[in-house]
Amino acid sequence: MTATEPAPTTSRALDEIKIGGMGASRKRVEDNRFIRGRGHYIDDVVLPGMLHMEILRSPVAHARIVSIDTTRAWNMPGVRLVLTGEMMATRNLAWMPTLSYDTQAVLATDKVRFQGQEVACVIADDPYIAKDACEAIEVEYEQLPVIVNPTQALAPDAPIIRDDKENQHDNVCFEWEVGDKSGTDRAFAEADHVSRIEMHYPRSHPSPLECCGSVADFDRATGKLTVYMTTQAPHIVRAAVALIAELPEHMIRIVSPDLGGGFGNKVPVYPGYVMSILASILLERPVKWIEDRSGNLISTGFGRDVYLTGELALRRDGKILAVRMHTDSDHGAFFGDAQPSKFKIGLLHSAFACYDIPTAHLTARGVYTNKAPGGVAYRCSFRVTEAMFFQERMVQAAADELGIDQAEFRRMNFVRDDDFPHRTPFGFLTDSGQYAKCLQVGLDAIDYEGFRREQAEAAKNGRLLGIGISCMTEPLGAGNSREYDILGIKMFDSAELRVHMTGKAILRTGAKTQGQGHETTWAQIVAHELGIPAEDIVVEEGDTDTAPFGMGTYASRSTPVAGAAVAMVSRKIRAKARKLAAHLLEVSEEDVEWELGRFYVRAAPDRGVTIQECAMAAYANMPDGLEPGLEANAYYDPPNLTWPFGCYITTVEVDPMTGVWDVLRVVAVDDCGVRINPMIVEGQIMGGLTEAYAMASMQFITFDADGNCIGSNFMDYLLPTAWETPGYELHEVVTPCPHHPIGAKGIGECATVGGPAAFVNAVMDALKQFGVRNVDMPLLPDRVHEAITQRHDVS
Ligand code: MCN
Ligand code: CUN
Repeated sequence: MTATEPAPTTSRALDEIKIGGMGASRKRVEDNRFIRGRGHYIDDVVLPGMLHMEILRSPVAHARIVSIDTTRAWNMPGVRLVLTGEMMATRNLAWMPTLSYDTQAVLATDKVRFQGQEVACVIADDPYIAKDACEAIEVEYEQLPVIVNPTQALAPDAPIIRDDKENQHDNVCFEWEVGDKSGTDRAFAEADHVSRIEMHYPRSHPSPLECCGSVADFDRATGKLTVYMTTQAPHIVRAAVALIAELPEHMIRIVSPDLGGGFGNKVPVYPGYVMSILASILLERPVKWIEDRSGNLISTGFGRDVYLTGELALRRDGKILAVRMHTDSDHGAFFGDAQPSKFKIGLLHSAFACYDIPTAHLTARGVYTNKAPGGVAYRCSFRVTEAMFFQERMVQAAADELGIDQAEFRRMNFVRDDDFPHRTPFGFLTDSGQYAKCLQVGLDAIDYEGFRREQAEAAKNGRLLGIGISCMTEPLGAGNSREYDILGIKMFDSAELRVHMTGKAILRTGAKTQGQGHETTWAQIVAHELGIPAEDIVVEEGDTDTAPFGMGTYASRSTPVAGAAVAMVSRKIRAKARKLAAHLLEVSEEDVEWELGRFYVRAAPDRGVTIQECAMAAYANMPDGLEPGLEANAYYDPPNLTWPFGCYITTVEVDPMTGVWDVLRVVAVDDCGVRINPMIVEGQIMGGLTEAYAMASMQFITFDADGNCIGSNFMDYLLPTAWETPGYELHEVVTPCPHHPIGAKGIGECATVGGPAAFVNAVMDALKQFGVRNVDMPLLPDRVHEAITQRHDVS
């Protein structure tokens, strides 16, 4: 039970854990079909008469297209359609709008702007013919100078990548600032010490197990377009298709089936989706497109690729007086992220939210380069991942420069428990937190003092041990609608609940699970609110014809927003069930009390009816004047974001001879408020820590000087297996969210956001004696070895 629910007053109240309510570590119901191979993913969609599409991608990063000859492809038996940019242009479809108010080529017309860009596509009777026909297309390219980083992009003589855009005279795609510049300048002028650090958060890729794909099915007879596709946000796609294809929404059905992971990779609208739709409309046949792994790695939404210059103004005793940050982010050839319209660099300015800092200023510049578009993905909460990484690296460097203990420096700068609501230095409003307690739980768990002694002892034998701390609070759950929108569509979410006459129920929401377990946890919220056993509630998401309008799943917004709507819709049902109970019990509504699963007469607790009996009455025995049925929907617009927080501490040993580092221990303390399903929450944290470890140790996508993507396959882009993955020790602090109906906060991204700095800080702690302050991720052995032997930072 949570504080929001009255305690049961008779012995007949149901045991919440037994019915799979809140707090139950219920096994994930979806896994029943997943582990039996009965999941229904995009490639499982097979429709009668279905054709197959394959994409021809550019082998070069920047080139003018001189000519495309499709004759040989057209002549191959089994080929139904060959599309080029020129043909798309005749229908005004060669370019499409992105979710960040930019434009992106669907198929290249004038130029190709990154390696892997879509140049042509073939639709054929089977995927093999389509692939062979793609290889038969002859494209003549005239190569252009290539830009692969912001320094090159901003050089005065740099070629202009987006010469398709009027008024674009350089490679800057946005410049944005937030905070108080003059106040910050003043604080810096008065500081005892200024700590300055530069670093790069490299490009990484979410690489979900399942790549992207779609099956488009246009029916000329009914005029209806059905698209099965890998999307985390089906309703946003429906809105985009309605605008691009100029079809009315009721003639568009977007279905997102089981997804084999999303991790933000399945938020953008990709050219492949658009081309399969156009091909289906032209051919009047279903058209399937299934992306391969290289296509996914080189052309779809990546994460990060941000360069930071960060400064802290400090008082001698360790008080942080001000923060100054400048970032240059590499967005590739098109500004294609999905992020709230108002914030050009996502929520990067959520940095330093857990610290009490008087003033701050951030400038952010985004640039175009000859790389795939993206930047907002991979458990980032709209770039909060970068924010917290930079924050905790800056904090470590500053503490070391002042000679103050890492834990003590953080403790003295934290926002205090009684200091909420708190306005962060960049303007967010946080509403709750216990940061010092969270840190203390972590320090106790890892035995901080003991480790420091062990470290000093080991140093006598030339062994390098290090400990890294990372603390953060992050904003999860966009919206509220006042501040958060995508392309002007406000960010709220929804739930619809239908209770059938036997008390079984179906719940639908506007979110879309990709592996997070919504089918399990949403039923637990309903069980908590209504006392209907979770196993009697089926959860459905992802079909725009049946689900209520919602903004989908990313930024860990499902629990904060859709999950809140689930609680609210259940409460509407309970209010109506109360009327039915009063009718059945022949008393007035005011005389009816609720306990889990049952209404009873206050004066005679033995006289009661179950929620199931109320459900039957809604169809078979309703009072005069009461609308039949037991269904409701709720739209929820949260008053604020939720602010989960965490503390991650790792210990490592670095081999000075090789630069190889081993993780000794990882302690994670997370506070996501009330936990609906503790086991699922722990799974989310472990997954997040594994991604954090991957980014810190091995994962990055880089490019050579010609713009060739290094990392287009799993030989070059590494995913940690169970073998490399360290063990995790998980702890919790619980601070219920003050405004969420069940006190829950998001958790889906926390450990990925907070984790990387803990690993890097630990290695930097071990390397401190060499005067090394920074090695850019990933901390590959050769980089660490260079830092040790050359005694300098490595970027
Ligand atoms: N939960 C809970 N109690 C809480 C908070 C959450 O039991 N107090 C449960 C939720 O009910 C849900 C899960 O934990 O089942 C994650 O909830 P939430 O934090 O609301 O995050 P979302 O469901 O919105 O998931 C999005 C988030 C993001 S943005 C990325 S990226 C990511 C992540 O989730 N992608 C994932 N975790 C992933 N996990 C899997 N398996 N696959 C992905 O693609
Ligand atoms: Cu930024 S990855 Mo998740 O928000 O879908």
